[in-house]
Amino acid sequence: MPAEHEQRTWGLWIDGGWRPAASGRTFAVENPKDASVLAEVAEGGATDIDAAVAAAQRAFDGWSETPPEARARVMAKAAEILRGRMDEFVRIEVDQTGRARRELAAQLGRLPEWYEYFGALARTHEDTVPPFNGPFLNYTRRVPLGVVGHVTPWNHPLLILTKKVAPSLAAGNSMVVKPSELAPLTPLLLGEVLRDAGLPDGVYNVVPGFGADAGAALTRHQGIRKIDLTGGTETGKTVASLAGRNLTRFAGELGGKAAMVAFPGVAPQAVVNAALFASFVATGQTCVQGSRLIVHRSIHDAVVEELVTRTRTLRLGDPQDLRTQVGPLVSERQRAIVEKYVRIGQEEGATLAVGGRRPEGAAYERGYWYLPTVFTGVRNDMRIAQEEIFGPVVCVMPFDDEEEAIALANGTEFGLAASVWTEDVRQAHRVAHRMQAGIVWINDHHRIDPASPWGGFKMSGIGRENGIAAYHEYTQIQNVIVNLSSAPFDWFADDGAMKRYS
Ligand code: TXE
Repeated sequence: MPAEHEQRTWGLWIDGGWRPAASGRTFAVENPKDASVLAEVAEGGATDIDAAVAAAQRAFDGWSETPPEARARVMAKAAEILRGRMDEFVRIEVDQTGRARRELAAQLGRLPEWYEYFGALARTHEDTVPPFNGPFLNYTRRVPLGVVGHVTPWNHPLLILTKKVAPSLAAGNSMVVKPSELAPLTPLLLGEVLRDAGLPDGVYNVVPGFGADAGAALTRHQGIRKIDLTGGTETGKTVASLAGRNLTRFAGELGGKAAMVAFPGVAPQAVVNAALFASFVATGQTCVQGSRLIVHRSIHDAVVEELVTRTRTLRLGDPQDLRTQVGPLVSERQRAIVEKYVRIGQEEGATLAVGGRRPEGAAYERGYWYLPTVFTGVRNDMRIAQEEIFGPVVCVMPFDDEEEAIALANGTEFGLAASVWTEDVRQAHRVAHRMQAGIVWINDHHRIDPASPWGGFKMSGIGRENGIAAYHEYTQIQNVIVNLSSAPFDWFADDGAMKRYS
């Protein structure tokens, strides 16, 4: 049988298999490079969410009681199968996001490691045995939460999902995923990988559909123990408040406005190498995008000159072509947001140094193309420096001393990531420690690993992905106290004192 995506109509993935939506409706997924329809996908709604949650509830007991080493074996097998199907996953991920193949081949190539890392964590994590006075053994167990819900975006569809799925599985949870309506294909296809790895039916379910419908139904569902969202900050507030009504746990990896801070002594070329990547990878559509380049005045002009020149040379083109460096934006809506902010930046008095328009040429007429854009002369109180644009736009700002650089970097409501560029090791750590950001890179940007905690301060979110922190966040603690004494259980002592609680 041809793979589902070759048939161009994809179902929901529930209880270990494909099925249509209860409503029978489908929606179109586009290829952003030319706005052609890539696939029709079943449009899930509240009824389908109910079915998926019920399947996950049925599967929970079996999976949560599966010993950690057996869970780890399934996860290792999933990693192996994913490696074997990598070309297919990369091709589909490129088609549905428009992101350059060179980026996604590198990104998806690492995802099997998440299953291996979290599988190993499930095997090795120990129950703690804190000291306790008297003849007692006191220990804690980490037990899974139950059925968890993942609401995921379109910019890194499989990476972001993997960051949530791997620790959920390792800890013994079952799950329902509501992927982005713009890029649901690889999350759906992952169902086949996990099934073939031996994951019991119903542990992993995917209901594609729209945020206000399937997403809200999942968020409100009383059978869900935790909702983990990656999306915009406004969506985060809505989802967190809906979840709060049921006291459902919430984790959110939300918006960002990451600063790259470059101190004197760093070669302008090194700053520009990094900025081209940090600002334009994923066509700027990432939550840790280096959207504010804060550069010491002594190197500012040299950095700007080289940045502008090299931004002009970035190769746009067919995202499936390995030579392509920058693909289109994901949707007409996302391009309209970028165009709006470029207008705002000009009205605010920033200087448009390069880009600021759509590329010309037949290849770019359809699809959601936009040129990499650099604004100089930006003040931190401008909207382009404060609000998440989520596109290929970088704002360059000069500074004179370390205090000013720190104030500029921290001067936003967001706090996801920052990078510090310096040759001075003391300055590197001193400044890193003062960054109000959950992730700080020194002489690097946007490096990610399954072992490194990932998440935001301030309005960038709640909770952590990756690392032991993520594993813990998919568990709840059960405390077990064992009375080792064989003395009679006496509630009242002879002298009448109440001793039981002492
Ligand atoms: O994201 P949404 P959108 C930011 C970025 C972007 C903006 C809007 O600034 O311009 O958000 O992008 C689901 N109940 N980020 O509209 O809406 C939705 O269906 C339940 C940053 O694409 O936040 C999708 O699955 N679910 C971000 C997911 O939430 C709801 C990545 C994210 O979509 C819902 C993406 C609701 N009421 C955008 N409304 C990052 N942190 O990387 C929406 N959804």
